[in-house]
Amino acid sequence: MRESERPVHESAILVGLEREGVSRWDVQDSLDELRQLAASAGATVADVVIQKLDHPTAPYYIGKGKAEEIARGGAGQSATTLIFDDELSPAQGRNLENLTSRKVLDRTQLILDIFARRARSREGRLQIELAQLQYLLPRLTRMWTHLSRQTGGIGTRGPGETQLEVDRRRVQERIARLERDLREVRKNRAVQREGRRRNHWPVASLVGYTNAGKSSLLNRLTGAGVSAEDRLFATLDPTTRQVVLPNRQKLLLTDTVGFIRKLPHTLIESFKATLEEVQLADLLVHVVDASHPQHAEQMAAVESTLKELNAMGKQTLLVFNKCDVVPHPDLIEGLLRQHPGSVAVSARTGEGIPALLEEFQIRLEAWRLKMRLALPHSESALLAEIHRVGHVLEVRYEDDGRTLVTAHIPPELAPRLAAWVLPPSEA
Ligand SMILES: Nc1nc2c(ncn2[C@@H]2O[C@H](COP(=O)(O)OP(=O)(O)OP(=O)(O)O)[C@@H](O)[C@H]2O)c(=O)[nH]1
Ligand SMILES: [Mg+2]
Repeated sequence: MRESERPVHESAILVGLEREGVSRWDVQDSLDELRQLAASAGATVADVVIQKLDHPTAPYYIGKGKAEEIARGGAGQSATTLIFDDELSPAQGRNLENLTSRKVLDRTQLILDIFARRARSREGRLQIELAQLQYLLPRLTRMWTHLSRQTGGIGTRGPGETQLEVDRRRVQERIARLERDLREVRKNRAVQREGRRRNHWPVASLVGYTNAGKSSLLNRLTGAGVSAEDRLFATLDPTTRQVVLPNRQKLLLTDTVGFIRKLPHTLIESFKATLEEVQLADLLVHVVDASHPQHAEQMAAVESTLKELNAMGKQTLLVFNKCDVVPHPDLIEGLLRQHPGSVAVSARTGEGIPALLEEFQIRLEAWRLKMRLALPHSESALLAEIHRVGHVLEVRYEDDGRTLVTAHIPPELAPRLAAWVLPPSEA
């Protein structure tokens, strides 16, 4: 076992809010997932506390009475740590630590911690450190009160505001440094990607909830040998492999980091480069664990993350995975009926894979629609859309202000481009 993966063995109380408009059922699901996250981070769960409250309170997130109750002890008396199911504000974290004399973590920190343990590549490590520092920066004062408690006593002066300022500057400098290093690493990735684009092969990106079976599917389709494990966030670094379809058409398939409900914003921000693979894909392959009781909520979470990545509206192929272990075959039938054009597979047994390959062929057939366009200046939004949902092969800026674009266009977009198609004499 690597040093960084050695379990920490902390005992934790999980805390969640049952808010207005959120059912107890949803809170329970979210806390079940938090329990899994805690386990991945090496903590055992001593107790779970749910409070019914319309809104989180500004000072404690939960109500003051509830916070005091936890401070007094109870079922989870032995617990050393409190883990909250939402991101806490710096003030909430500080107040809760002071009141309960326990270590206070939130869902964001837990996810960041797991990412930090899993990161292997240089880019992955840089990105996660950046996300952690960005989380830390507004919370530095709290870390300092922590320290002064440990070292404080008669005659020892707590670290003053000046020391805090020094530290804040150091963190900011480190952030700037990481951003610089990341830009360098990303240049290399851009070169690789450019090489792939020149081949004019369509690129598909596997997206989906963590643990849905994306890496297993990549392995099944390409023999990639990517690590697939029954734990959250097994994959952090993207892997791209070539798939040759039965009609001999080639396709590049990329596997990348999975999504989760309440994925921390700092994480999305700092992993944007890795997730660029998703933004630039010609086709999204949304892998769903059909055997999971919350697959519908997981699908919704993936969609909202895609929106945040500005990757909505892309051609998407829905793949219902793990069909070997769904409780009822009816379930799969219902899902396929509900989502026309979707496919059910098992990455484990290989069931449904021929149908998936066929669906790839059908989807890519449309990609043979190659258009040459001359866009006027005023259509820059349309050009951006072509970049987002199409596959641009060539762009040329003419002296007369027009932009000449050669691109594979998804069929849905074609009608809106009809007015700008280049006449054959110019093509
Ligand atoms: N029964 C069954 N299990 C599967 C199937 N596909 C994947 N699994 C299991 O599900 C777990 C997660 O699979 P991964 O391929 O690592 O999932 P992932 O989507 O890449 O997960 P992250 O990298 O964490 O986002 C592993 O234990 C796999 O063995 C399947 O079709 N059937
Ligand atoms: Mg994976």
